[in-house]
Amino acid sequence: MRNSIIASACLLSFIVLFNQCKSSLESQGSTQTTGTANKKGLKDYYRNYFSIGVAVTPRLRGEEAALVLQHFNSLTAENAMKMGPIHPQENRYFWNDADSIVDFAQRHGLKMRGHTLTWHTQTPGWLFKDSASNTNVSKEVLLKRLKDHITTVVNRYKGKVYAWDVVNEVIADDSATYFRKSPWYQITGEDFVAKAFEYAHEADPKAILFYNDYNTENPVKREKIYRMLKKMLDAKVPVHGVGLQGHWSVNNPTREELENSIKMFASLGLQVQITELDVSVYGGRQGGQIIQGQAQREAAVFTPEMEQKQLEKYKMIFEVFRKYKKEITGVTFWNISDRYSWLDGRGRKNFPLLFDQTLKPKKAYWEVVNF
Ligand code: 9MR
Repeated sequence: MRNSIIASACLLSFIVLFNQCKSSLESQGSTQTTGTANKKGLKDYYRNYFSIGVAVTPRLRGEEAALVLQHFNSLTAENAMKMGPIHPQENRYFWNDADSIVDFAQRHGLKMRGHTLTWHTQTPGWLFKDSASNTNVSKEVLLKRLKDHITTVVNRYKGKVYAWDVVNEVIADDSATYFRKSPWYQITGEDFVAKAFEYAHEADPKAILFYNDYNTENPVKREKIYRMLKKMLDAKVPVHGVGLQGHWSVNNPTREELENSIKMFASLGLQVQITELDVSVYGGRQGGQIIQGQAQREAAVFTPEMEQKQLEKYKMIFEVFRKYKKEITGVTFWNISDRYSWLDGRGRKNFPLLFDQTLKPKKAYWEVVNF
């Protein structure tokens, strides 16, 4: 009897000790992510509206990981899933970076957007060329390569990536041209676009498939995008959503331009997501190619004037997003904080996000969450 009491007491102490050890190890493993994840963040303010995402680089850790978990419930890989990085050679895929982001999303219960399956930028060298002759491949070969790529990538993340930017930026910026004259277009004409959606749908019938582009508030460009999407929908191509990238600035878009774009695309029966949001503190349109060549060297200071204009723009755009909450299913920021933005690489430091370089919420943040 005495022995069994001692044995039970030993067992009990062992269980208590084991659990203490386990939870202490878990909290170390999560690298400061507990605690802040319970504080109210963007995603909580917008719980009844849409998911709030962020574009990230692989192997998130430390205070940035903590910030992501406090504020966001969806991730996009900033570069890791693009064709060049993930499929550098015809018979070789590089999964490590994308896997690390998808694992993080899985571990913490975040949604994952896939970006992007078909684009003219960051394409691998082998894609358009016949290796023997070094001339362009035929349309059949290119479509077969596209199909292999999409099938392999979508299959790997099936059930983990809920939405894909299947095709990115195929419409030209200049008003006289319809499609961008990329190698995709030169080799296959318009066909690669519909084919990409078909391949993606075949690989994962449950994934929500998006066409994604920038300068979608420009009336001429938006009309062309609308025309392309309408044609595909009429032909029963599986397109489910349109991504408005949202590389905006303190000067654009206007409330009216933004509302008109959302209404116009939603009228096609498509869901709308803002997929790459940032508000540059410099004037002009920030999307894609437009700003290249005009990068004057402004001082790298976030002035009170920039701060004021930016918070007004953020306030306005989130007012519009909330107004169209039925049409909008997700809003994703492009990068985490002003510590690093893709816009920094354009000849001057930018400050386009809601968190400053020390990861503190900026005034614009409070305009976005106080409603
Ligand atoms: O943020 C991305 C940057 O790190 C890359 O160098 C760049 C390559 O063109 O792509 C950036 O992301 C782009 C996105 O994939 C598509 N829309 C425009 C984004 C900004 O250029």
